[in-house]
Amino acid sequence: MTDLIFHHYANSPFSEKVRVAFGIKQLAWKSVEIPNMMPKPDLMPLTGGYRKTPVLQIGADVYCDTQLIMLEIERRTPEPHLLPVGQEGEARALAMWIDRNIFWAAVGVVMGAIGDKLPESFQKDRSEFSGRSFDAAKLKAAAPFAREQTYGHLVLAEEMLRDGRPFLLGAVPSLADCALYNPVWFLQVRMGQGDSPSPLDRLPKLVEWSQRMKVFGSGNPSPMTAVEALDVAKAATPEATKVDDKDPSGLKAGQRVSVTPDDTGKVPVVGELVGLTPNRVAIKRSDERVGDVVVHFPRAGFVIAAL
Ligand SMILES: N[C@@H](CCC(=O)N[C@@H](CS)C(=O)NCC(=O)O)C(=O)O
Repeated sequence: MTDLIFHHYANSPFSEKVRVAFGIKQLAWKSVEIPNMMPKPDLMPLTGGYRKTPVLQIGADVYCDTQLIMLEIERRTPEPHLLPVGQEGEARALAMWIDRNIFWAAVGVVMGAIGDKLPESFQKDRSEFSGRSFDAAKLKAAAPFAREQTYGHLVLAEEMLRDGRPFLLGAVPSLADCALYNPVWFLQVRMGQGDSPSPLDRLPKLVEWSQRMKVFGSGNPSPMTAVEALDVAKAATPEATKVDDKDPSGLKAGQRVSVTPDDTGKVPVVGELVGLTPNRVAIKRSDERVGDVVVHFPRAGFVIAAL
């Protein structure tokens, strides 16, 4: 079973990072719409607790975090390359800078503008998710600072485009462009009709670039229900993975471990270590609804603890 089953919701910016990659690669994929806050009862049997959006499922393999989701899509469909040959590290490092810095600054801008209009249940969920109380009045007061921070980072991308190149690393789009499209798209779709200033108002090259990115679309999605996705996992067998027995962590195959994001949504996922490389960690777990599944995470940004 090789269908790409993408668990996401329409206005999730990290999902848009992946959807635009589906567009660049012109991929067909199954679209499972998940809730934008907890509870997510049909996702938990697959992830074992990981609650962030999006998640990519391929059979009984579950890939968490867009850092790894993009690597997996690239591994399965290398062309057109999102990791330009010879510049793989640059593309991935730019994506990390964007995900960890620009995204959160842009969230500050958007929440400063619309935070007070969001339902209380969402505000409560995001307080739990981030570990910081979601206070709409404070977010509004901090919006000018968030705007300047967002601008201060985005202007670096604007400078990269100033020599006339169409994409961040040159003539063709890469992982870095998909990553940057996440916060830029988020600002564009959520910042209303000019009621609050946007950092993009002062970044014309970036706005032109975003129009080029938009043209790629999202590939070819077809809807799938959450129940169908769970049935796919139940009927499939996870792919084989390997544990590097010389990994400096000292972790060994078969050990019981937990894997937890180090930033937000810090819910540990527990299982048996079945995969470990410099880039990835994979754990096997079982759930009544899906049988055996392997959940894969990137190493950067995740804490692995032996239990
Ligand atoms: N590092 C994660 C970040 C994902 C993330 O923060 N996603 C947001 C939505 S765009 C989220 O999970 N929000 C809470 C939720 O959807 O429940 C990744 O690259 O996938």
